[in-house]
Amino acid sequence: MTLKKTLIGLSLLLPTLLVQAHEYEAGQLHIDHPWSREMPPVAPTAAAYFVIHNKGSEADRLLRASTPVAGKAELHEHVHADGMMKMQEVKVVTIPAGGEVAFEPMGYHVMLLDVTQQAKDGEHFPLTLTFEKAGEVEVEVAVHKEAPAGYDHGEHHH
Ligand SMILES: [Cu+2]
Repeated sequence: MTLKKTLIGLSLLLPTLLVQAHEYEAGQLHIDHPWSREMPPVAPTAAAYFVIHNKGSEADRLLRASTPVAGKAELHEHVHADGMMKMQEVKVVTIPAGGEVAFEPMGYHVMLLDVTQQAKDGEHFPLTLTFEKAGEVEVEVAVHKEAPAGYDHGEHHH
């Protein structure tokens, strides 16, 4: 009786904990809170953001990304060129040993192109990240109207 109660309690609790924590471990990598900003339903593109920590003693490299909700996913960065901010594709993103790389507005991001159906605030979609050493990691990208706390500092530049 007690055990059954405990199990029911756990199964109710677990999904909540997973959603709140919303982080992923892959080998030496730790991926924090993947999220995307809600876009208008007809928008052809969206962007996904997260922070990757590398707890290992060797660098790893993010090679590519893919998701069933978009025809194509590219790794992008923002660069200053002739006084303008523009984004361009990068082939790989290196996660230094003992370091971290933030994918955030106005920085690195996973660009989703040919989005078939835009997710709404509160929804989420799967994203597969492929690393050279850690391999393939599937994460859930949470869709928000506003950037989560700590992600908004890049947006005052324009
Ligand atoms: Cu982009």
